[in-house]
Amino acid sequence: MDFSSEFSDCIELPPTLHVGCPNVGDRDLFHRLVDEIFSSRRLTNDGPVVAELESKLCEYLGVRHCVTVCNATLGLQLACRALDLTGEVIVPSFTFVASAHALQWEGVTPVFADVDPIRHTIDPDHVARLVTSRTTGILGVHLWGSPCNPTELAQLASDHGLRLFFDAAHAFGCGNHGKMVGQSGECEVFSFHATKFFNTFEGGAIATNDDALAAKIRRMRSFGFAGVDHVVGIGTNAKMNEVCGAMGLSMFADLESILQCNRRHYLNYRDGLAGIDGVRLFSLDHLEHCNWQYIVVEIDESEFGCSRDDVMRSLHDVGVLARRYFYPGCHRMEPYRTLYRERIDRLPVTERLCDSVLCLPTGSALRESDVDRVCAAIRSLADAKRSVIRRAV
Ligand code: T4K
Repeated sequence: MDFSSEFSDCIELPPTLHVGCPNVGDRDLFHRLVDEIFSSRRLTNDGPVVAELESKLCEYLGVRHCVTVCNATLGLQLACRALDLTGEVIVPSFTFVASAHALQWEGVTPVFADVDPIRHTIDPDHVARLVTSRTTGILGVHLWGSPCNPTELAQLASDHGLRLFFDAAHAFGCGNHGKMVGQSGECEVFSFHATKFFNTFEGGAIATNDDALAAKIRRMRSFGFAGVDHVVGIGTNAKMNEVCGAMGLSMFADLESILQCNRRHYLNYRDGLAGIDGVRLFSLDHLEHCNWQYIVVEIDESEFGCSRDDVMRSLHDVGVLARRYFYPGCHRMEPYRTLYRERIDRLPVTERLCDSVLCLPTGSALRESDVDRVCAAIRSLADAKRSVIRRAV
């Protein structure tokens, strides 16, 4: 179905708006730091800029250790190895495929759990049913910055002797029940990819309060070195370089204004989409701390009058590059759907969300008027659908 003519009749075409358009921090600070990096000729390998970033991250998250990495996918792999995971690890299917790939890459079988329909995070009841004698861990994902229920998961982990860690890729700056994300489980892995609330171009960090685990991850991050010429085990190269560290420090300098901008966009979306039948905004209202980096709507086809994919195509036609994250769900992607065909159950909530969720543009590159335009586009499509239905009856 092509609704582009319906749109172009009612609204002016906006400039292209992307989901994932990066937030940029304090550029003057960034340039100054990069100049210093060039002058010092210390470009990577535990330089002073990354060391300063790590200590700021610890302070902000309220944790003892933050080990920066070159991206969260490698961070998850390091965590998986450092926690000695083998056999099976239970992970939600409704997540970016990196959560599952990191496990599979490390030779661990991802066992896919369904998610809670309201919070979109791993369903502890389903996790309990998936535990077998081969299960060694649970990897929760704080999707859209909405924290998993750490208490229920910690209880399950303790009941079954499992390791518990979190993919916190979306959740830097989020927290609930008096706890910032970063403080739960044995470790939590953040992504600082360009599309994230806090970005270092590419990057990430593993937060933990466990001294031994932090030291082990630090060694593994740098080829297994425990000192000069002293290798104590297998390692890889997952270090963050100094320029990425400089980007992190410049993000810290503007964090509050980016946060407030995201918050305004979230509130404007909430107002702008209110009352449109069949559009439900994923609520972040219950969180004590939030980065509001993801604007997520669920489209109910029967109420709205057309499918999520039709809405997405219509938005694309008017330059709004909405994304259907995380379609079709890891369990329906390769290699998982073939490898684990025999044992993958239907995941009804995940499958419904994969067919109904749409992410809308936000971030500090957007103006308030851009948000208004996205909402107007969705509203006018809803009106157009309603009038077609009215004419048909
Ligand atoms: N766990 C979870 C739950 C995750 O969501 C992710 C990553 C990870 C783990 C792994 O973290 P990292 O290893 O990446 O640190 C993007 C990101 O590449 C990925 O980091 C992110 N999640 C995922 C949700 O989104 P794609 O395939 O959607 O990327 P792409 O290139 O299509 O870009 C997304 C949008 O952002 C586009 O509309 C263009 C826009 N964009 C992107 C970049 C890079 C820009 O405007 N400027 C840019 O510089 O995966």
